[in-house]
Amino acid sequence: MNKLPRSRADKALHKKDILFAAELRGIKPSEIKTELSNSSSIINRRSFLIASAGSATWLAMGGLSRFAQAAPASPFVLPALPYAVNALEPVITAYTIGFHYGKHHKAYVDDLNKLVAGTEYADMPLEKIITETSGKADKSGIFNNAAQVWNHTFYWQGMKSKGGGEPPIPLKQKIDAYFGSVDACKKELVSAAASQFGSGWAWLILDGEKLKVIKTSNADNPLTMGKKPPFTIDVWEHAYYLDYQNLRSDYVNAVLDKLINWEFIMQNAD
Ligand code: MN3
Repeated sequence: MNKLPRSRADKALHKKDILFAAELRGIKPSEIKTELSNSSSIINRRSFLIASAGSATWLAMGGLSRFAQAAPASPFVLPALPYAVNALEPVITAYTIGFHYGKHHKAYVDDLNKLVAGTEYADMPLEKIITETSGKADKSGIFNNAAQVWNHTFYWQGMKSKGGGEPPIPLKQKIDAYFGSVDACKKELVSAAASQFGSGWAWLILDGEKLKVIKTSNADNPLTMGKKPPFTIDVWEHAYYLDYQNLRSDYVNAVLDKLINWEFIMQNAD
């Protein structure tokens, strides 16, 4: 991984953003400061406990698709990260996630709530807002924010601490059947991610029974094509630039090798 050395000012900012991201997860600022000054590991344990509670709730609700369908309409809420803010380090730093989850993802949720207030979309589930507003020029603001809320919530689930490695056998067999090998599938994902011009997403999608790799621009997602995605990777610059600068493929390769959550993908690949 190529990283620029961090200056003292960068480190201070880094700490500030960890605090900010932790605060979003329900930890009081006074508590965070005390924990950090006492021991840097306490915040990890505290965050881990919160993350574990979030994961349990998530699983109890049956994963993303059922969660999204069952979710109440607005006001939409920023879902908890399924792991601690620093759980994906060193591949994706807490610094990046502090901005990406705590500022970008949160802003999409906040802006969506403002845009749908008092409209016919206020009482719609998120997935229905996406399909109803897709392709309508006068609804692009609502579409972009709704799709970005969905895309990011889904993106976080596709990764985990100490992910990567080999997929479970049933998923491996399915990937082998459509791509020839897991490596070939990963190469297609890297190629889609690298060749997406500007902001967007690379996806593994189910097209009928078949697994395919596609890419989309900006907020667009496979739900608008009536397709279900088992996995996505965010290739907007905000997803990787703080950690990888211009090296988008290095970020994608590292996620696929070290963070990909094959179990989650398998749950969504049937
Ligand atoms: Mn993003």
